[in-house]
Amino acid sequence: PRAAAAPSSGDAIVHLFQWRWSSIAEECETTLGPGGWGGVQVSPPQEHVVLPEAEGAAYPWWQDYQPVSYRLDRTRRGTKAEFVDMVERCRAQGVRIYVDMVLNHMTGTGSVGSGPGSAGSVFGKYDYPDLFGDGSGDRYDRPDFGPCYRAISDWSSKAEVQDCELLDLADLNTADPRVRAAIAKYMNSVIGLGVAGFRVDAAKHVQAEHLADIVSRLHDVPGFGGRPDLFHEVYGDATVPYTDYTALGRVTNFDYQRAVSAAVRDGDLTRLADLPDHGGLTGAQSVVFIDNHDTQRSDPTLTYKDGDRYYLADALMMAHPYGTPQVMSSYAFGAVTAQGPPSTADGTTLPTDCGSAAWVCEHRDPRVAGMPGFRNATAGTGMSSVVTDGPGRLAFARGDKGYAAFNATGTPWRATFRTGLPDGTYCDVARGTFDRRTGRCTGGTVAVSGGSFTAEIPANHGVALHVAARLGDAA
Ligand code: LAG
Ligand code: CA
Repeated sequence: PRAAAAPSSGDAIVHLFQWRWSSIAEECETTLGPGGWGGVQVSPPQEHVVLPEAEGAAYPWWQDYQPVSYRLDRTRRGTKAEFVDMVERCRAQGVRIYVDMVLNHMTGTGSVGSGPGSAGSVFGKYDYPDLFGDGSGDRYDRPDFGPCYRAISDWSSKAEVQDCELLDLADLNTADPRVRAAIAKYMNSVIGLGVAGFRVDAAKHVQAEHLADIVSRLHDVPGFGGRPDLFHEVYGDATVPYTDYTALGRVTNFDYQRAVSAAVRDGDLTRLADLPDHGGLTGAQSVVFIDNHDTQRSDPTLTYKDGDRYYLADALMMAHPYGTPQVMSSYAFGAVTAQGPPSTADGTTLPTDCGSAAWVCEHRDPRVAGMPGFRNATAGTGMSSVVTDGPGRLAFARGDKGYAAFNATGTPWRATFRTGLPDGTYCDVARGTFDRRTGRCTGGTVAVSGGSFTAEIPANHGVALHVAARLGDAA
């Protein structure tokens, strides 16, 4: 029997976009487990198209969103054995793996004719002989497509958005129960390996009733136990509202993404001074994020390229009791947005090196890395004692468990803050991490006395204190 998972460390999810499986396994052990991260969204693990040149890039990152089969062996990120090893090692650290589940479609027109795909499968659009194999040579059922067979053109028609082809990608006919059963079989095969959750790609383009049937077929998760944790990629609008999917898991709250990213970018934190229902969704219904791999390329509001304000936004999102936060972790890219991750000449992804300029590793930034610990220590508390000083400065308590203050202005914020914290010396986790096992604090320290502390918060920075990062307390 597999070892049981370490107790779940929290809810914060990091998207290790395009990382190799072996690099993710290492990151779980060195950084994510000790840092209190709850999960990693990994790039799609199924076989994908291989495009030596497209849109000005060699092996564009988006190959992965064109499945060729459901074989796990192999993608540009490694073998099935490496995938399995990653799931196990992350689970041992209490970190859930969330698979990016591409279930709406297969490949597009013009994507290398007959292949082969990354694991060697020969295919054509609407023709995927190995579609529902799982890498064990198991072949069953041919996929069913349609009924539309052309690109979506009328985005105000729900039937068209869901039956026609997103970006010309062959649309799986999820009205057919055999297709749903086959998708669920693949999802159950990775659940069987210990995968604990899914980001459901393009969920909006799959009828909610079809998705509900797929979800109902999923097994419980070994190790962590319980139902798989799903969040659905829905860009909610009048045609297909978020609420169509909220019964099936959380949804990606793009309204939060747009509003909060713009607000922090513009130095206006007032929208975070209370807890509005962004996009009509409660926090419990939402996965929230400042950017994702699509918005950072096609509609950048705030990304790593913006520097301090971006990291402030990530930290504020994690300090704030609304939604399940997801942090984007990137490789550097320029004008060619199709650019893939650092790779060998044949398109195999290289191991991540956060010390090189090619990888950004936002989640390791000292302004972000300590915040999952804050989140975990303050879980279950609301926001209280809100203090503002103009639109760009916001501080709040999280009950008697934590206190955070953020300064989205160009000048230092010097103030005395009244907290609910017990007196003591705290590690400032908005500047670094605190390791409970060693007591090591990489950020500065802040003394709370008589419940208050005085600090000078630099321009575009924050301060965050919590009861699990008090110096001198036994672990
Ligand atoms: C998603 N969520 O719903 C992903 O987050 C997003 O990254 C995916 O698009 C999309 N849905 C489909 O899964 C990405 C790229 C597209 C790319 C697509 C398929 O953003 O640019 O399309 O993946 O690889 C590419 C070309 C298109 C072409 C299509 C089919 O850019 O022009 O029509 O391939 O050949
Ligand atoms: Ca569809």
